Amino acid sequence: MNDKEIENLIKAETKRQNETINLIPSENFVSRDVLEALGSVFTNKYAEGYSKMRYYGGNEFVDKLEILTKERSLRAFGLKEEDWGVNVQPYSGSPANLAIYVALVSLGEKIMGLQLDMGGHLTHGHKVSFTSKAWISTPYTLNKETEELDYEDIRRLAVENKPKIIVAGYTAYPKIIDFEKFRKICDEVGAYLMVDMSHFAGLVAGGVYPSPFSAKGGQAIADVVMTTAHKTLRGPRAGVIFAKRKYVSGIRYQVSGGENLEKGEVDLGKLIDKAVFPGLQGGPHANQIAAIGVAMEEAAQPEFKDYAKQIIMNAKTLADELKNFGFRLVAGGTETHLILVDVVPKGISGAEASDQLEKNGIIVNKNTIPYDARKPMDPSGIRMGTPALTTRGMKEGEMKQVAKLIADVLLDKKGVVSEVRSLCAKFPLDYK
Ligand code: DSN
Repeated sequence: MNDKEIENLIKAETKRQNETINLIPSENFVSRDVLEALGSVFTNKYAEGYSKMRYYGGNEFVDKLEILTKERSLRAFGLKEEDWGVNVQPYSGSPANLAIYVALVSLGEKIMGLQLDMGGHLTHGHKVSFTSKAWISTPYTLNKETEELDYEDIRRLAVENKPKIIVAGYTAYPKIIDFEKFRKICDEVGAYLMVDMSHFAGLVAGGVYPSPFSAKGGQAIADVVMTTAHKTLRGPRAGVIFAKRKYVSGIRYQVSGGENLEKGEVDLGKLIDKAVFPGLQGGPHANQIAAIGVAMEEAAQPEFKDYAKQIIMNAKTLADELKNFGFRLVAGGTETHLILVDVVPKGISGAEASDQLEKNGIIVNKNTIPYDARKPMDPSGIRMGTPALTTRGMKEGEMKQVAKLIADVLLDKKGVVSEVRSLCAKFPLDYK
């Protein structure tokens, strides 16, 4: 690069990523192909609109690219074009979530998601998010004893509040979600079911997490499913929205989005497209779309299934080992890629734990735990996950080592920088 200042920062970041143990569950290491697509000349192009309906000339190849990426996105999740609309233009997860509400929920109507401090997301209606200013947020919580979803209580709240949309899918929930139970609740109250699968999309594509799209018997579940591409899916930072093409409005006689539709079939995909562009965004990032295309194709390969399976085996091993060291895991453990540890019983806070680990080259993030008595900037927990380490090729044996390193730092106050370096050196990243 000619710009040495930026080049040096890129080099330093590459080195940092290579030499640290990354346990942030929402991060991953993309392939060289994904990086190349992101850094391609598609970044130069304006392409407002959709394939064959652009406001700029010169979009012959962007059109082909967007069509291909949409096809690949559907294929990665075993979906058919006639059943699901797909939009690959959202800049990331938060704009994607906003677009879904804009498409389906009139301003001032109610939305219902899991409270942020229990594992939800800002855009699921948190009080500091615009989503709770434009819509009325009526959040649900986790069961205090089990620290898991309490479907009876969610049903009770849904019946009481009659939200227009219910969001399932979280950022710090280590258990599997029962989408069919959510479907029943939504049917009862006439709400859309939106699944935010950002955290576990790669697990769904890999067949190791239940599909939010349809049940084993083939019955459709969610009305709209969104994901970021950059977590377990191992793609670029970007958002993707899938929406039912044949939504039957059921007990609702009108669908928002400016259209006064009679009871019958509604193409939610079209409503989403309008909300993304021109509703909320301008020109799509064609380079991001190219990188999504690469990642979706990678996620459709048989090796990706092995990867997804290994993520969960690694998370379970790491969880068991941490428990053996006496750590309290929220909800008793994990069924996914993610672990939430309550570190307060060990006499430290989440922020202290995260800082001590970072000084030793182990990267986690501080996180609230359900019903946390502490504040978000210094909560009771740390959140960890295995997608990134699994990409590096680490398996159960290495997870045992990682648990020991964590225990050495947090329980025995030992320095482990050299052990971390040598473990990382055995699993180098494929970046220059
Ligand atoms: N910030 C993401 C996470 O870390 O889970 C969610 O958007």
